[in-house]
Amino acid sequence: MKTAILREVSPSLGQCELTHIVREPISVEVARAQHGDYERLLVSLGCSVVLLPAEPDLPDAVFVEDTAVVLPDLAIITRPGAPSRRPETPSIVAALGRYRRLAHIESPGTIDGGDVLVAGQTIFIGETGRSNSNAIEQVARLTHPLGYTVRGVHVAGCLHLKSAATLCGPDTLLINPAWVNPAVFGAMPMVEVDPSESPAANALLLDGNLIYPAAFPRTRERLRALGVRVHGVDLSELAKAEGAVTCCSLIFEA
Ligand code: CIR
Repeated sequence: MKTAILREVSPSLGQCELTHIVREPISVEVARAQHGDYERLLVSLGCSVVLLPAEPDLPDAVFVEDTAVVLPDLAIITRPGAPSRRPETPSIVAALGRYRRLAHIESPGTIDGGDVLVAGQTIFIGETGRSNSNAIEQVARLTHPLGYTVRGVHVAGCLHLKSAATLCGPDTLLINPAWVNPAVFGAMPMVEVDPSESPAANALLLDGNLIYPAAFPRTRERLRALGVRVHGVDLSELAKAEGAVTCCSLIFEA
């Protein structure tokens, strides 16, 4: 059975980090309702949800994806690139430690889980304002004994690698080629986002189901045409904090 770690929306979400979008008012109430729908969708798809309490002083703590990289035999606790987000990790250590052996990214490494795309035995890591080469080397050292190959990936125009590319099938990528060079991923089959929907490459694949933002109907049609089972979810309020569907959970086989 899959376990999903989630964290309730912080009352201070409006003070979140923002890099690529302009700040606008965020309704914590609406964000909580949307987050609740997301949680229920995960449960309906067979996940056992561990819901951590909100962190009133940590605006971005709902975006738990950035705090860890969970592999079958190891969880790597990140050192988030934004200093304001580093206090998010101790509660994740406590939650994940029940399920996995833990390793930690040490200073001067910085890395956000949103930059880490695991595709089979290859771990692609975005070289972004959040994730640096020191952390990429640390991940390579930690995962090489487990049979993984790590590849740093240049990303431009968006926050994280997984803003630009995620898996929409076991070995198929959903990608925005304006933000990451498709050639990096070699011969992997790919679906490109509709050009009018730049942020549409973030999808959450769960056992053949794809959790996907309602905000991108054109790209969704492309996914449907592929025969992918798409489940729409409205996370528009969390998108104002630069969040998307993968960032609100850490999902793994317990
Ligand atoms: C941040 O800038 O860190 C948050 N406001 C958004 C993080 C989104 N995380 C993700 O996509 N993995």
